[in-house]
Amino acid sequence: MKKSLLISATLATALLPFSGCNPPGQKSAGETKTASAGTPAARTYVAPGDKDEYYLFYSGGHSGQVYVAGIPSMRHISTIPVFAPYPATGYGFDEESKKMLGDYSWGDVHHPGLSKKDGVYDGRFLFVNDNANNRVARISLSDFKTHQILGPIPNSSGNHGSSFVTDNTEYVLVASRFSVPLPKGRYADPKDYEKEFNGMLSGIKVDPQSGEMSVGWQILTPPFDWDLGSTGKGPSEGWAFWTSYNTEMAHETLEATSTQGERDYAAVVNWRAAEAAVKEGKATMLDGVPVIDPAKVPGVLYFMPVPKSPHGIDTDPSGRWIAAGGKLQPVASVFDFEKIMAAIAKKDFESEFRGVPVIRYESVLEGSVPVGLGPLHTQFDGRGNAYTSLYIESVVAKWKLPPWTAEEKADLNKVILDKIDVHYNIGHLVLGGGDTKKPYGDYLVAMNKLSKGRHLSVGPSQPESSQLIDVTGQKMAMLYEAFTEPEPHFAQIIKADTVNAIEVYPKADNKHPHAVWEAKDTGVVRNGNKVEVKMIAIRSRFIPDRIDTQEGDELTIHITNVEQTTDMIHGIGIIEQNMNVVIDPGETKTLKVTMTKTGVFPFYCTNFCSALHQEMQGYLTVKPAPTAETAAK
Ligand code: K7E
Ligand code: CUA
Repeated sequence: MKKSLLISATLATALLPFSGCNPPGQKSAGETKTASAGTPAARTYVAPGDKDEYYLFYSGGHSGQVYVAGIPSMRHISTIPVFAPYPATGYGFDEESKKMLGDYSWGDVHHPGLSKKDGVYDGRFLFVNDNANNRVARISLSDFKTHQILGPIPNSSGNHGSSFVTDNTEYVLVASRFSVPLPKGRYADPKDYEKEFNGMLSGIKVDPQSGEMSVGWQILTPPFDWDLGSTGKGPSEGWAFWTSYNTEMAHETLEATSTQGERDYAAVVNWRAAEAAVKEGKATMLDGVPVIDPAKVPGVLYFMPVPKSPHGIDTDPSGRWIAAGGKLQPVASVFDFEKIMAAIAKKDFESEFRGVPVIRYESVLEGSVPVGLGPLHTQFDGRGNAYTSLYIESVVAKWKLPPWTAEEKADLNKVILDKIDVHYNIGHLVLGGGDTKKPYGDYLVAMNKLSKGRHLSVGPSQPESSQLIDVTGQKMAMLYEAFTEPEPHFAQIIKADTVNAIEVYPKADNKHPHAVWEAKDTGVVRNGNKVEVKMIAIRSRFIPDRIDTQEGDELTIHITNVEQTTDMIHGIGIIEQNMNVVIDPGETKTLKVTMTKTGVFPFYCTNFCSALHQEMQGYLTVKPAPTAETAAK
């Protein structure tokens, strides 16, 4: 790769918030309110009692959670705890969710990915990545709860480039952001980065019935820092793409050294070939996972040059056009998948790197669309238009996908159709179904990194801003602005009627081995120092409502909410025991506490459930353990 020291310094400075060409000071606060005042309000208004048309699932970044809002109202509806405890739903307190969280109390969710069938959302699952602790989680859209956390994924560090779901949810595809010495746990000096460190691309297999995830296979890569990816569709179905922002293989002062190359690489992965290679025994086991060395298994991995520290790489609904945002270059690079296939067939390679062919850039580039400064991510409306977020400019640019006319090709400025200001420094943007074969094509949400001064002051830690934009017309129209806690990255929008959420857990489906439904089946059983309670919660009491223990006892409570009425939720909070579990109608949860303190510890229902909710309480007593003296009496 050619190296240029010239561009990096200036553009890297420009990447700092507000130093770009559209400083927020130049936009008056009232600017977005002027155009057709009243109309946007009417279009986003969802009257009390009415429901939104779409769900918006947006990642909560390092809060570790996923937020659910409605579109077009942008009202926050609920929070789905995934990688961090959440007392509001008792997540992380009961044994089942504690086990899922394992040793970690946080995660960093960037990219939610909905499950698909034939390339469109099927409304079953939402997969999310954890950039921090190398995990992937599966949320069921039947109860909007986290059902599985897989990981830390072996041989992979920094799970940023996920969760990209294949057309029929065969896989959730995952890439390592960081390279480390492998297998994990091995020490090597970062000075020997090029030689000792490796990156990894992984196929997380999804069981078609249960959705259960397992690590299917991995592809070993040079120590490039893989960034964002997308799966192919239509003609490119079976393929996946990821950008790298560090094909320079810098291991220190990345800001300067990893931005030197004129071009980095994208990984072009034939995941069906990877799957076949593993079946044919062409992989080597490493930390329990079949790992493919692409130098030894041709046809699985190719590198494709992409200009200038790229970030997002997105496949359009037709599956033919692949748009990459080069952060340090004011263009979106558009690649033609047909040409990529032709180049691979003809072995039209410009070089190879560690045994992996590098596709000839000029052969596959369709054009460089001058979208503006700091292009990051691209989404599609299904009508032949693309929308690219411009971080530095604080703008969304709408442009026309190929095929282009000769006139347009001669001057690609002509394919830029519209630009709209967003506030400020946009990261991802999301269009309904924008990563599927059939986008809805009406709403776009701009997920901005900064909200500086656009809300009531809440002190120095300010929320992020999300802006709802109507994309049905020639010109984009700003409709609404909502705020959220730090820090959303990507999101998914799905039609509400594609999702079939349950309202209660049917009693018949409760498989918990210690569930009880009637007072006569409840009780307290002591076995040595183990005290096991089967309890029911019902308006407005706990049965039993007295539990007697002794210091040092291990107390286990299996509590069943026997209600079968919508929204009739009970919780059990035990005073000064750091214990709080919430049980939905028809649900059973298990909680464990070791009795380290003596005394009387009232417990109470935490969810306001009836007029006599306050009366829903009981006592946990803990007697001092017998001493030699008391035991003798
Ligand atoms: Cu652009 Cu992690 Cu997808 Cu954030 S990433 S913006
Ligand atoms: Cu049960 Cu409040």
